[in-house]
Amino acid sequence: MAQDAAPPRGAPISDIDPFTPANILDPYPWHQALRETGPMVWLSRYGVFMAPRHAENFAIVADHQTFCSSGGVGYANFFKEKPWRQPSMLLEADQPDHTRRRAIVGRILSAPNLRGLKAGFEVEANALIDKLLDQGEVEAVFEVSRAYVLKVFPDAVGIGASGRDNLMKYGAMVFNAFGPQNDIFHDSARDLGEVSAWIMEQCEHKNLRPGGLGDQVYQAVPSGAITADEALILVRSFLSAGVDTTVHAVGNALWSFATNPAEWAKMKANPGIVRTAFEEVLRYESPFQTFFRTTTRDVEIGGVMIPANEKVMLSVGSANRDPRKFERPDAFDVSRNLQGHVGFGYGIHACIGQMISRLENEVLLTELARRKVDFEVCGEATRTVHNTLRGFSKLPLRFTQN
Ligand code: OVV
Repeated sequence: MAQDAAPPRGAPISDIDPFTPANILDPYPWHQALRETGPMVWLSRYGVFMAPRHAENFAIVADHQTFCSSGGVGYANFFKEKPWRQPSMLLEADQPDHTRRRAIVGRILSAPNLRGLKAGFEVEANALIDKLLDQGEVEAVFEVSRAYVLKVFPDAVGIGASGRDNLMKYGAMVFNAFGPQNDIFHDSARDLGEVSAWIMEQCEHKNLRPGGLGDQVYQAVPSGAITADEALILVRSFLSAGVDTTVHAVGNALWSFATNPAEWAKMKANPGIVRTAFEEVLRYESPFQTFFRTTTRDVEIGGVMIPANEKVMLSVGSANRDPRKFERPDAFDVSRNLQGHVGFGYGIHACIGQMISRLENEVLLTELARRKVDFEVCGEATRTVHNTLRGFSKLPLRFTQN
């Protein structure tokens, strides 16, 4: 399992395994232990350095030339082993190809270009809220997070209405594949062939609704900015990155507010603060917990020397709870200063879908707050055992209106 990196001389070492089910379910104690161990800690189980503190996480993503993405942003090193799927044209690419493609997709996912989606999201959110108030008690992962995201996001991309559960299965594979090839990954990859084929079919231009976000990618082909082959894989990025992340974010938002009613009271009193409150959800319960970079040269960081061509692990979850950066980091506080949180990453690879993710979450939370809806946990909540994403697989909630 361990990569063939030389053992470090004089570097802080830990035998903590971030990818056991128990550690996945309860990451904050070992995050803290690793932050105390040092700025860069050698994980002996995997043969990689990990950055547990905010400062090094930030420095690494800011230096995309030294810490590149074309070697993959999971544990697998694409320079040494074959990727499990064709690499992403955005996430798993470097300049200048990445920059050229990102300019196209970035414009499509920019706030002005998404403005037209808001009214439709509000209609869906309100129809859902009516139903929730009617039902009272619901399992919110299926009946809120998935129901809402699997409706509004694929509609915006412009894919058909049937088979959307494949998006959840594909997301599970894509994000579990960023971790080691453990049982968690293998379990999620069981229907790989079938699900991948379904996804690739949805990405074809003829299957995308004219005017939708997917079709807009293909509209950049005639100018020569991107090729049709690139367009296909760029649309795949929407379907890879845009569903599971947001589903987890919605669940984490509901849980964070359900368990911190004083913070929800602030939202009901002033729905205008939803925008910053959602950023606090991303800091407090970061859906995208970990990713990796690959070194392009020998580099010194946090007092350790890392040779070229080695993976470096970044912990968004730990960086976002680093007391060196955030006061009382374990408190959910929608009024705090959130500057520098890395829930959407930072630098040239910062989340390109962050505006649509915000739109989806803000619309739902705003409508709940505006309608003075309350929700509380009414049964046992179960977290997802997942190599990369943090969130819930079951979240029983009771919705009431006061
Ligand atoms: C951020 C992210 C996660 C997973 C897949 C992709 C991106 C992609 O571009 O395919």
